[in-house]
Amino acid sequence: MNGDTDTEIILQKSLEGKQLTLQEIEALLSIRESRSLDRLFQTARAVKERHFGNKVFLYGFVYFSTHCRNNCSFCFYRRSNSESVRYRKTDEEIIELSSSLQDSGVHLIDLTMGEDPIIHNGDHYRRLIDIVQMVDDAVDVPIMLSPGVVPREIFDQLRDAGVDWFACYQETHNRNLFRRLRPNQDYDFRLSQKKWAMESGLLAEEGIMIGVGESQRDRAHSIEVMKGLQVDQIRAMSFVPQNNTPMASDTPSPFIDELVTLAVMRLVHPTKLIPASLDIEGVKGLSSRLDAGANVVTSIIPPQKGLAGVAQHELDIDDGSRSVEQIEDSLEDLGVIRAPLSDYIGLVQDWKDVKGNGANS
Ligand code: SAM
Ligand code: MD0
Ligand code: SF4
Repeated sequence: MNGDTDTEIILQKSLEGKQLTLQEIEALLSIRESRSLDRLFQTARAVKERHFGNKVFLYGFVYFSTHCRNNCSFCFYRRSNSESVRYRKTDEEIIELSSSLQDSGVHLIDLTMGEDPIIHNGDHYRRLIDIVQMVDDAVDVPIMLSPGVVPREIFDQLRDAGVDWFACYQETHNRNLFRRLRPNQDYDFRLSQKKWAMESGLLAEEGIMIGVGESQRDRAHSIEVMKGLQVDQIRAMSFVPQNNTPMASDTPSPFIDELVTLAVMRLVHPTKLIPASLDIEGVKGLSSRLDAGANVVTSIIPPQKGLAGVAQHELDIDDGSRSVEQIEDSLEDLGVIRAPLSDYIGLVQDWKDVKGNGANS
C-alpha cells in the first residue's frame, strides 16, 4: 500500500476534505520514497497555504523554572539528573523577559516550567496564578502556560489571570509506552488537562514525541486521538537523547520521521496550528519543518539571559540565532512572513469564542 497511485488517491481524498481512515494515515506516515515524499510535502504546504497563506506565527519561550519533581525518562530536567541546568527566574526577570520578547515581535509568550515543587506545593497554585497575572499585566500578546499537570479547579483561575493557551503533551497515546516515558504519572490525569483547559474556555495544545519507541500505528493513532480531542495546536517533536538520563544511549529517529508526521498532521488537521520547533535542530531545521506544513515557529529565546531550551538546552541560543530578528531573515529566504499581531490576536479571540465558556479578559 505504498505505490504512487495509492499515495495519490489518499492525498486527493484529504485535499477534498474527506476524513482519512487509520490505515490511510498510517500509509501516509510510512512514505519514504522520494517522489511520494515530495508529493506529500507539496500537498501539506498547499493545505497550509489554503488556510494561512504565507503567514507564520512566532512564539517566545520563557522557561522560567527548570526544577522538577518528575522523572521523565527522556528529559534533561528530570529530578534525578544532578547534572542538569537548574535555575528559577525571579518575578522581575520573568516580566523583563516576557516584555522584551514582546517588543522583539513575538505573537505569544509561552511560560514554561518543570513541575517545580515550590509551585506544585499545595498552596492552590497561588504563585503560578500570580506569575501569570503579572505577565498579563505587562504584555499585550496572548499567553501560553506549560506548567505540567494541575488540578481541575485551577483552570478557571488561570484563565481569569490571563492564560489563553494551555500546553501539555501526552508524548504518546500508547499507555504502555507512556508508563515508560513518564514513570509514576497518571495517563488519564494528563490527558484530562487538555479537556479541562478547553472546558474553561482556554485553547489547548497536544503533542507527541517521535523516536521514543512508538510504532507507525502509534503515531497514526495519536493523530486520530488529537482529532477527537479537538485541540487547537498540535505538535510532533523528535526525541533528542539527553546525557545522564535513562534514554541517553537510545538511537533517535531520523528527522524525516518528524517531517512526515508534521505533513500528515497538516492533512488530517488542516486548520490547526502546527509548530516548527527550533529546539530540535536549531535554526537550520526551520525550512524543512515549514515546508512540511508547520505554521508556527516556537522556542524563540532571547540570547544571554541564562534561559534554556527543553530538548536543546543551549543550541543557537546565546549567539542570538533564536531571536526574532535573526529568524525573520530566514523567513524571508523561505518566502513566508511574520503575520501581523492583529491576525494572531483575532484568531485566538475567535477560537476562544467558539469554545465559549468564559471569554478571557
Ligand atoms: N514540565 C512540563 C511538562 O512536562 O509538561 C512542561 C515542559 S514541556 C515544555 C516539556 C516538553 O518538551 C515535553 O512534554 C516533551 O514533549 C519535550 N521534550 C522534553 N525533553 C525532550 C527531549 N529530550 N527531546 C525532545 N523533546 C523533549
Ligand atoms: C518548543 N521548547 O516550543 C519548546 C517547548 C512548551 N510549550 C514548548 C517544547 O519547542
Ligand atoms: Fe519535568 Fe516536564 Fe521534564 Fe517531565 S518533561 S521531567 S515533567 S520538566
